[in-house]
Amino acid sequence: MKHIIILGGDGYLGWPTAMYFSQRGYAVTVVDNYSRRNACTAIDVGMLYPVPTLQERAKIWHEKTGKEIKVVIGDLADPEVMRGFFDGRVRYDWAIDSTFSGIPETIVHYAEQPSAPYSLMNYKTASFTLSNNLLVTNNLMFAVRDFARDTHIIKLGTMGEYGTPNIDIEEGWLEIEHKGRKGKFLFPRQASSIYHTSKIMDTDLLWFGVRMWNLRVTDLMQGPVYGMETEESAIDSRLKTIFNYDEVFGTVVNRFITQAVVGYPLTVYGKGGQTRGYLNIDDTLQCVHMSEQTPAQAGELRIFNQIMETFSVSQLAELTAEVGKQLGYTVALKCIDNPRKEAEEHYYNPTYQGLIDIGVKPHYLTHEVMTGMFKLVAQHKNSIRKDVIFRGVRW
Ligand code: USQ
Repeated sequence: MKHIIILGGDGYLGWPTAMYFSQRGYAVTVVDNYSRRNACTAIDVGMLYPVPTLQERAKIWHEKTGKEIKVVIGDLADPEVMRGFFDGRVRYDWAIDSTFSGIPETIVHYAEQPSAPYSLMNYKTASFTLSNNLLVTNNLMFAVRDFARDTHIIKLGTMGEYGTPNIDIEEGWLEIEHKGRKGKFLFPRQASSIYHTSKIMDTDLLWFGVRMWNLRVTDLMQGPVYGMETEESAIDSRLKTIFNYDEVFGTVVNRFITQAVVGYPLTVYGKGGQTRGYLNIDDTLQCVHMSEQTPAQAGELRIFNQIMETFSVSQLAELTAEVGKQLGYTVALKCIDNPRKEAEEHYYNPTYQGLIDIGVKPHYLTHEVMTGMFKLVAQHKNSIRKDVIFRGVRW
């Protein structure tokens, strides 16, 4: 049985990834310190529905499928917690068989503070974002260097690292000709939040590890993800992933659908021309799986742009309004003064072929997919809190 560890296994993507690999016969371990949940409580932004603890979810998963996902509650910013997964000191907080699972073939690294607005609430949240995201990555890099150089690291990066340059965005690398000589360099990066900047820095850390110690790293430059249900979470409603619709932790498509369901005018920031690449939560799982199946070589930092299609914010708002109206909702759009510093009219032409080349089959944001999301969100209509939808975290 191949062993895979999911760092950040309680998160929006971490838990669905854990079930996905478990269902496909892998030995899976998840680690998390609940920092996302705790941050939501601390800043009082509710989630759409309550989600059981990781231990409870692993228990439900076992009851329903007979499969085991081992759970560790711990802070990976502590190097000893990280190193325990490689030297056998790890203690499982939930497992059927608590003997050490051994060194993993693959590590999926989601254990980062993932929100741009959170990273810019104040100097403390900025500092937490930088220290957590960089320390966890550094601890992972050294643990792999010291114990398991063949372990493949799949790190979630973000398209926001590139910003919105006035040239086509390549997949991670750019050939440059300068004064008659040629070289290949990381594509220029210029993020527009502290969170996105921390992701540039962790790519640089791992690129250093690849050059120094021949580590194997895949960096998945992901766009904003939408969706709630995956094939595995459909097994039992208690297995659904966390779902934020608030300004700080919610991503735009999930937010717009929730706003439409509760009759809150869609919060289009600025002129709504901000164009990004988007993907369905099912495709995140496929992309991680295909990357795991075709690991990076020793000494390779392999970078994929993990998006399936691009939309401007206005296009997303119009699509949400169209589908909402078909379902009988009254949906209004409201352009509000953009709380973020970002270009609202810009060129955007990223390449995203690499993941398709290794076997990913894209899903698109069709009316049907959006209708499915509306129906799921509507089941929780009564618990949607309007006061968390827009508070105006500015930078
Ligand atoms: N936006 C609105 N109205 C809203 C919320 C967002 O117009 O109510 C706009 C934003 O201004 C932005 C775009 O929608 O231009 C996307 O915003 P988002 O909040 O969905 O996504 P973002 O802050 O960029 O971050 C999210 C995830 C992050 C991931 C990133 C991928 O939170 O973890 O890395 O998407 S990317 O954006 O490609 O960098």
